[in-house]
Amino acid sequence: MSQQLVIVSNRLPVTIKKTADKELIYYPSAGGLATGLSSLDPSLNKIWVGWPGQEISDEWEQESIRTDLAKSNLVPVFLTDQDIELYYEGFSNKTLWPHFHYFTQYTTYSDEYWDSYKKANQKFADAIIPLLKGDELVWVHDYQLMLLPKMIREAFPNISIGYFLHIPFPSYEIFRVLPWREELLAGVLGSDQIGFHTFNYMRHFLSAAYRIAGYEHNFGKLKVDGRIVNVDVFPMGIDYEKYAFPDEEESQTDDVFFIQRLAQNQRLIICVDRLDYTKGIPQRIKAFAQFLKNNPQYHRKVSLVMIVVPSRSGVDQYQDLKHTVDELCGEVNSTFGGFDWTPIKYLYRSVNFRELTTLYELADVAMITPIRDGMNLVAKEFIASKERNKRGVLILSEMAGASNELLEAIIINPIDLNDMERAIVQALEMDEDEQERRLVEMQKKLKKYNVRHWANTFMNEQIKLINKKNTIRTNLLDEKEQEKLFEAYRKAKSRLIVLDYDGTMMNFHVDPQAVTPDEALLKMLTQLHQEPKNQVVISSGRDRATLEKWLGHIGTDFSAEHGVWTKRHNNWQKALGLRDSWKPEVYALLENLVERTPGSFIEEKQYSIAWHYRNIDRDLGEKRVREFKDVLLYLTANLDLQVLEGHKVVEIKNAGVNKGKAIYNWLSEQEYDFIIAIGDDHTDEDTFRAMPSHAYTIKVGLDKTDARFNLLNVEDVRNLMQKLTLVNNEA
Ligand code: GDG
Repeated sequence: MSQQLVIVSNRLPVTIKKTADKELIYYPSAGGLATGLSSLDPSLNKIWVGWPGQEISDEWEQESIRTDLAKSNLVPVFLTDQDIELYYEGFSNKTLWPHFHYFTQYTTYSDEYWDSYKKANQKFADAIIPLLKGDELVWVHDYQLMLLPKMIREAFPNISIGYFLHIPFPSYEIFRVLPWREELLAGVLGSDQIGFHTFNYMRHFLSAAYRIAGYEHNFGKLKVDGRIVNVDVFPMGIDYEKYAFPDEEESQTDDVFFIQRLAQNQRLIICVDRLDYTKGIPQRIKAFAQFLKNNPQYHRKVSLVMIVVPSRSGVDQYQDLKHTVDELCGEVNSTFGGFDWTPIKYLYRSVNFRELTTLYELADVAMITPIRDGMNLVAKEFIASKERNKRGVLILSEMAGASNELLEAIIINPIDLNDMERAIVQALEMDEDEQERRLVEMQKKLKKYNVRHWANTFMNEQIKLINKKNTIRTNLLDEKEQEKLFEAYRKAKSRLIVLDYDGTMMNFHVDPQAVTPDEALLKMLTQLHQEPKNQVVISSGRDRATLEKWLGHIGTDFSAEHGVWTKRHNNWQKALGLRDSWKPEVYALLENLVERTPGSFIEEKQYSIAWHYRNIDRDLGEKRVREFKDVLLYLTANLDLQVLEGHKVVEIKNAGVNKGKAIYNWLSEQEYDFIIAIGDDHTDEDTFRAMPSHAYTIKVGLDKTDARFNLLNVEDVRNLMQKLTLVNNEA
């Protein structure tokens, strides 16, 4: 059976309009996304879920729309006018849109908007969940639906979810300001794969995930609740052929003719934007005015054709912007223009496809100068439209995602009027060979990395993740394997149970002294220990005093300080050949490290010293570890020490002592016909390697390991321990 893909976006690729006599009309809106998705592997069975762009409250009407849309594999989510006002125009467009584009002065902080955003995301979830079985691929789009991945994940823990953000992800310093930052992050992190247009957006997201939610990444991979989340860059392309070879017959209008006539006696600079403060429209007009002022030789020879598409006109800032743009255009035209020449041809409306491609094709220069823009497809479409005549220059803002790919454009800073003025002159004076050379380079890239490539790459990576997930699952100590383990446990006459403490039986905490064992753990350990066939060993990096204090009363054996001390037959023994004369020298070094790194601290044990940096920024911690290791390398060579890097801790101790060596004390004493060893840290790998092949060695987490099995987290370990105590009772 073919794989099902469920695409979810705020808007469906069709819009419904209701006429005055209540007739429903469907307009297809074939955006880039629809084209890209239509080219996905045909064996994928696609459905698309989204809002059809009109409030429909009548249930009969809803049903008839549902039936109509189902024929095209579309599923409507019906939003009320209030949802549109508070969720879409409110939280999406007055909170997330300005904030993510660094216009924080326009961010509206409203709990009412937020509540509605949550409710609307839930409406999408409620519409999608009944369509799912759990084995589908789900692909959620954009900033309106940041909470949706988590909502779907809660209903289907193993389903494959992708998420793509079409707008910038802001720097952590900006993102952190949002009062709802945790929930927004957690929502998106419900996905298996998260895609951005550029590396910078990805980098900002990873930084926010770490600083706000504590998730560390490894080459863009995060571990969230035992799942791997892949964060990556997928720059969106365009339907190249559509713009390179547009359908000439399509909607020929008078305006097409006017544009053609205008281009005969003018050099045209064009721009096409939605009216939005992110697009840098006033700055562009000002730069054009400055160009006209300083370059009178271009008067009457150059015009700026500005297509400004009306948008979000109910919002104050957009109305203000409209006034500003109107005024600026009027000012430029009255200052420089005359009866024979209007420097700025300003159209406040959308144009049809034919008009758009005619403009692209005939323009000498395109000025795409947003203050911030996720990608900007207009820039790419302009370049594609030059496929046939190879004439034209692109001036592109460095703040548009597209500037990472269109390196042959004249890249400008959209706030710097002088820079833009220089760019206009450079563009108008660029010789034809140079224009062609640059265009061809950019066209090559756009042809290859088109929208089909984008959609296919995203999907293929998501499918790869499913395959990877399945391999990991094969190593999981799942219920079937656990049954075998219990069976072996039942049959065994002598059992060795080796348990790490932190990160295995107890979750980490910023303060290591706060990780005292809880009642439930003490009870389980006591039950396991009191079973006569069992030998329980708690094998930890902690010092023996702490272990004694917290767990000593139970009576289990211990291996402390990563094998420096062992407690067997109620007797603590030190590993042979240990020295501590090196400690003052290393301690001084670490003290210096702490002075320069507030928040880090030293833990001194009898034969080792540890430097903990769990409370500080990971990057700073790692930088310090690197510096410190250089000095220490010198020391360790002379002092026969070893450096163990644990989870945000570096430990220095005598060489030749580790948890694995320590465990031989028990292994060599008697034969065990059942052995289980569980640990999360790479210091536990020594234990796993020391074990005979029949032992159940279990790594907590999904990192690379020599253990035979994985469990996902502390909760899973404790569940397993709990079950072992029950087997105890049966025996
Ligand atoms: C987001 C991000 C990111 C515009 N006016 C007319 C018209 N258009 C077409 C263009 C282009 C599309 O609309 C606009 O694409 P953008 O990329 O500029 O921006 P958005 O789609 O608003 O928004 C953006 C994008 O998502 C994709 O991820 O690039 O950064 O903000 O295709 O040609 N088309 C016609 N008449 C118009 O008047 N026919």
